[in-house]
Amino acid sequence: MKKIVFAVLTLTSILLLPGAHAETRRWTPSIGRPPQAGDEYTNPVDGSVLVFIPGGEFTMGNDSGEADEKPAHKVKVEGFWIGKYEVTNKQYMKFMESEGYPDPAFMDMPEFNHPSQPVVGIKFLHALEYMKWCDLRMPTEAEWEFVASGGKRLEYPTATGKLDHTQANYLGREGPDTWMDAPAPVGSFPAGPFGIFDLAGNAWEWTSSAYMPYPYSARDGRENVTERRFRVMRGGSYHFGGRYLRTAQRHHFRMHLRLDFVGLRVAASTNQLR
Ligand SMILES: [Ca+2]
Repeated sequence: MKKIVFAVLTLTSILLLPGAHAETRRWTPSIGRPPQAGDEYTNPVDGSVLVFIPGGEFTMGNDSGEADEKPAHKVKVEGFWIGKYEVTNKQYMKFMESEGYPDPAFMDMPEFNHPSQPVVGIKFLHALEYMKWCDLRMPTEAEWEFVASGGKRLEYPTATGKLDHTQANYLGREGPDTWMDAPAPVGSFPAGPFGIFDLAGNAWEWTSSAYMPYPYSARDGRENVTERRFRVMRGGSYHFGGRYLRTAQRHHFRMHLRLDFVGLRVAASTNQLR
């Protein structure tokens, strides 16, 4: 009996390993066809794995949510790439070594500096420099929510669309989520919509969008990343309650703040990968 349990647990562990999907299709610009849904691309500079998300129209916001989530409205996004995982300390260290960039806040603390944990303590301006270094960008708030809603208006961006401590890292005290004081290594919980990990919880993620009222428009100045504005973060984090992990929930911070629960995720436009 013990052997059977061990075998099942081992198989489960293998199936849950990040990137253990048998059907993964690698895409490179030289492949000779446009990217398709689910294609994966590995950025040669920072090693980020990006997944292609076909564009479409979706309902952004939530009329039953908080005031800044209203009104729910239709937004169209073009096809784009998004990071399969949050950017890790290991990746950020490479950026620091390459560019002579200073350490993120908290990098000297053992609970925050494991190579496979998401980097935290990143200013928005640091995130911009990171993206410039690796020829990528942050997702817009609309792109982030498009992925998080999974095309089905999921309430939470988890594998099930529901939230519990088997699905995400948020104020965890038991079971798979005991990470109340620090982010878990990326990919520690089941993949969410489109096979993307840790959209719900773990590290909060900077988006490129300024915090402005809805309806969202990429052409009204909110995507001018050099302008000094509050910037939107999405997804909640290890140190916050479940309501912050909702798909439509918007949070915002000043661009120069370095907080131990804020990290980043990469994205790219279709014509950006060469
Ligand atoms: Ca996250």
